[in-house]
Amino acid sequence: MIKLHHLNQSRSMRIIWLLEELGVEYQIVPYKRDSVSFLAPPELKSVHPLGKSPVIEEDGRIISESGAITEYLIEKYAPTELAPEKESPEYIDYLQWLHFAESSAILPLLLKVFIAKDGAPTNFVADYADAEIKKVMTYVNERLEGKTYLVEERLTGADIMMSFVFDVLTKFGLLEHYPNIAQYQQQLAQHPCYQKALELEVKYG
Ligand SMILES: N[C@@H](CCC(=O)N[C@@H](CS)C(=O)NCC(=O)O)C(=O)O
Repeated sequence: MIKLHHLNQSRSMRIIWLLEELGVEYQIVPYKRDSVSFLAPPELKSVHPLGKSPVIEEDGRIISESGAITEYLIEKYAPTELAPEKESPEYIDYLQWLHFAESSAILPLLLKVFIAKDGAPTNFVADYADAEIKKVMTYVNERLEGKTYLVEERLTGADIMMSFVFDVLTKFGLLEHYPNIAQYQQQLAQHPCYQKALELEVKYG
């Protein structure tokens, strides 16, 4: 059975949602963030040297990085249900959006999280983060014009990966500047498996 090492309020929410969509048997091993540092507890380092979440275990394999976990699980359990056909042009689009979530999209948002936590004025980083967020989110907002999903007008791993990015955007109250993203996020939140994942996130939060 797949074991998910889950940290509360983390990217692991993506993987719970995905596992629910796949309908496979899995077990959640919960961990709680430190209330002051907000870091993961040291026990997670015995699962993977970085001590971060999500991490899955299956058949003795340890897989970290939510993008890799998403690609691996979809390829194994739902290669055509939650991804375009490999030979189709949409597959490239799918890969691009799936990886965009943990690269171009998340970086400026993380900078904003850390700047807010630090509380000190910066020389240029705060302006850089704001400008990058605007650039990246305008790009996503334009992509979603007239669309319900990022790729092929159906739910894929790319949507599941991007959902966490929009959760962070929402926490900063920035969603209102991007009406297509706001509508898309509301629509994603209606998926029964997303709601189930949210319930579990609350249970282990
Ligand atoms: N790129 C990794 C990032 C993993 C990551 O940074 N996870 C955060 C939670 S969202 C974490 O475990 N933070 C706790 C810590 O660093 O102690 C992924 O996509 O899985």
